[in-house]
Amino acid sequence: MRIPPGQKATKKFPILHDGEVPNYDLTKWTFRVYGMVEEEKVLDYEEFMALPRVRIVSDIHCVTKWTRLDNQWEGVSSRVIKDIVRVDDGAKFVMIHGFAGFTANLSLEDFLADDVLFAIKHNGKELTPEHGYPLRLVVPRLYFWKSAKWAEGVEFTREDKPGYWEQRDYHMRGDPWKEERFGDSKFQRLYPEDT
Ligand SMILES: Nc1nc2c(c(=O)[nH]1)N[C@H]1C(S)=C(S)[C@@H](COP(=O)(O)O)O[C@H]1N2
Ligand SMILES: [Mo]
Repeated sequence: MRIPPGQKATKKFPILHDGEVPNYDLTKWTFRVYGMVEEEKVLDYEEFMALPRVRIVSDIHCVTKWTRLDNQWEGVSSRVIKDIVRVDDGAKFVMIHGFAGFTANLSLEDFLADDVLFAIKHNGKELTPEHGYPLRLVVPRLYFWKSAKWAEGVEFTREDKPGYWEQRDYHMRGDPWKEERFGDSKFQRLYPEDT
């Protein structure tokens, strides 16, 4: 069974985010790997694009209840990013940083799962600006809000701090198979219409 509880498959690829779609000047674009590391590293666009790539086919599960099966992503494995620096033993979580201060928190274990990558292409084509060009995270085993678009860095941390959506009542982990949709708030949440 590939459709988690409460989800409905769609062939569409809805666009969902808060805020503006960035219009990057790639000559100024950087990706920063920092936090609990021996020495932080900042890669420019050319350096990032020269990293070894993988292709992974995975499913998207959005907390707004759509699932999109069989997406082919091409990009750089989270493990390659981790190996760019020397991570301290005490680091147990990461914060993904995106354009305009967007953040998404993950355990180090979820971040380093073998199907997690920083995607450059979707189904063979460069990402569109709305879907995260030039770089987005893809974390297939968690709800799609963790898959930060316009990714600009990874921060290794000791503690788990809530990211952008997690501060807005989404679950700290977000496992779709356990329906970890919302946090501990007592308020009943209403879903947007299914797409
Ligand atoms: N930078 C950024 N990334 C983001 C978001 C956002 O608001 N800002 N929203 C998340 C949410 S809630 C979802 S469902 C997915 C949607 O990705 P898509 O527009 O490519 O379908 O992006 C995630 N990544
Ligand atoms: Mo979402």
